[in-house]
Amino acid sequence: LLFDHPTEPVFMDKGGNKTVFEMPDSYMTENYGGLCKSVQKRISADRDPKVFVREISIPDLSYPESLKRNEPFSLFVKSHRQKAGHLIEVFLTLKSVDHLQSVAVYARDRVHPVLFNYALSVALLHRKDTQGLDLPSFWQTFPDRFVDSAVMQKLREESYVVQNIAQRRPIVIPTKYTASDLEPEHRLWYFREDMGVNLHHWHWHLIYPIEITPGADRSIVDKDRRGELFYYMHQQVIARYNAERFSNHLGRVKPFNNLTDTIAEGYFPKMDSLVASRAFPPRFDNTRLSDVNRPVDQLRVGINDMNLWSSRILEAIHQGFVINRNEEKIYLDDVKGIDILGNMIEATVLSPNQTMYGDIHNMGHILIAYSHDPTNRHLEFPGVMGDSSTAMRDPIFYKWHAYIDDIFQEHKRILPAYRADELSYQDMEVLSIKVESRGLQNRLTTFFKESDVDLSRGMDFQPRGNVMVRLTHLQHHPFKYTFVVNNTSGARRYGYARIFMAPKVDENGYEMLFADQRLMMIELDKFLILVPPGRQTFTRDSTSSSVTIPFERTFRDLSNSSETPNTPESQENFFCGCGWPNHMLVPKGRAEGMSFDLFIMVSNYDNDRVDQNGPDGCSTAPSYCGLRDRLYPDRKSMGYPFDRLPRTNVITLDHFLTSNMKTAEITITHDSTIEKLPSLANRNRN
Ligand code: CUO
Repeated sequence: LLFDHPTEPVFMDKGGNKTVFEMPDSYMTENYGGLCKSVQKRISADRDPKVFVREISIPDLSYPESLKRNEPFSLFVKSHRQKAGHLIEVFLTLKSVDHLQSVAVYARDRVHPVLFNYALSVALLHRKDTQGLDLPSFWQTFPDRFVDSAVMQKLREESYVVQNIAQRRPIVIPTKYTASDLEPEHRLWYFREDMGVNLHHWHWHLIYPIEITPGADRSIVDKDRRGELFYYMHQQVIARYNAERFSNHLGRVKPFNNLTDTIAEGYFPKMDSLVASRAFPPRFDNTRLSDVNRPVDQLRVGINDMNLWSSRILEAIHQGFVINRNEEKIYLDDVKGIDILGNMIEATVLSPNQTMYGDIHNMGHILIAYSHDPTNRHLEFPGVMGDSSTAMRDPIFYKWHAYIDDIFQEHKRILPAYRADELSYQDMEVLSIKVESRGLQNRLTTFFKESDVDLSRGMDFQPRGNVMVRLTHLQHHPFKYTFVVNNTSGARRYGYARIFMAPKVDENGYEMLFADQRLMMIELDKFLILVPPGRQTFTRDSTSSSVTIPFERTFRDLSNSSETPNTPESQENFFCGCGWPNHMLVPKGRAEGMSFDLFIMVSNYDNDRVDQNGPDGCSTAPSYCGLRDRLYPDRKSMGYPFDRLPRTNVITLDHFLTSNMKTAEITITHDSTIEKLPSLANRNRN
């Protein structure tokens, strides 16, 4: 309940029969101490829960409260992260759930609504005594960050005019509302503006916070290989985006590696922030970055700072070591090097030396997000690049992260290539792989599909009850991998099956060279197999992917779902929203078909296994999200075996293959028929 309707104040019942309802600025600070016995949330009468709150002395929250409630909140701004970090620390160290609840009720109407949501979410995800508790998805609480502001207005109108909830119509989100076909980048609208893609990104940054109060327990930041996962998850986003670009007859994304260049691509989000009551500012075509100096946000960063940091980072990569704060050398070896660089570049509190290597990734977001008003002359708020829930809508996100990825790849380039004998699995051969979908072999089909989702939990100050939007998203028909493995060892052996896919030809129609294609390899799945002696056929459903979460989970609404079983297992399964949306598992094909190389490798699990006890962690999409409270479930480098330059003489993918690998050519065809939901245009409102 504390997440719902984030800018509405909670009701307070003072223990007698007097109920107080006043606006948040004035009512609770004075009234809480000694008086507040229970809190009742303003929701529909048929649910009417009361939440009793323990009377405690409230910790000092003046620091997080110093961010005004109607200002923007951005995780890319250090002072905002620090304020959130303070509140997270308060939430984490409270001695019981009751105490947490009291402070959360107190904080809810005082601190910035998004900061509150973020801090409470991080705390609930990391406190031992709140494991298994469900969080509403971020789109439910802040739908304004995901849909056109015109749709928000229509939703209000619908809920106000149509009192009978059953008769409310879903409001259709137009499929092409942010630009016209004159803008080539707009062909990627379905990827950049996909709600599931943006939610994945928000959730990833939620479970991998980068800031914690000095002296506090660092474990919520210091997670196994989190720096490496920052590199890998974002690398995969670029690989996926490039496949979509090819599908739309666009060249691969060009890294934004010269900050004095103009940004050709403008972006006009057409969204209003409900919290700030302002529009997300646009960025015009051919904008040039300027130094940002906004004392109000304690933000000061210049293009020169960025260039200096990138030179130092590249120097460290080429020297093979970084210098930490104690002036000690830390070597960037082939195991931990990428993790150190990830934390240094992102940059998290785990950076070995922020004074030296700076805050390049976050400040890139900031320079771009404030490019329209770098000195606060016009008192404007940041653009969509300033927030992890909206950044992926903007074409510059991909150019910026392509540049960040290039820095990581510079490190990967100087590592020794995997030798053929390292890649092989003795006595294990993969004989074939194919995919099958609706009776067709090696042919997949994508299409657009309509789905309805309920946004009512985030619609403040309006009548209650479901209000639906109808969104259009990419989808594919489910498919199944079938592969045959021949185990000649005479004994049962474990293997790790690693499945990837990449476009077969480049944007010019030439067969891709391995050096390029490896960077475009999209991870589709990774799973353990037990191979008995002899030939064995394995099958695996696309819906089981280690990369994705199902559509229902991306868009779940447990409060309204009668299908959610209430078992510990189901709570575990539903706990985390992190995971690439399954409806975006494969890239959109072309009407005439688009060729991809499907790749499988079965590696020796004895070399890959990570021994750890306990139940599987929160995520069922560990490839991009890891596992909660556990080690990353693969000892190999993320992206293995494509994360390094190939051995000599490998020109194309075929040359790269060892006997435990196999490829197949598959075709993805896009069916232009949209799978529509029944029209409700003729509904009788009476
Ligand atoms: Cu996920 Cu730049 O890190 O957005």
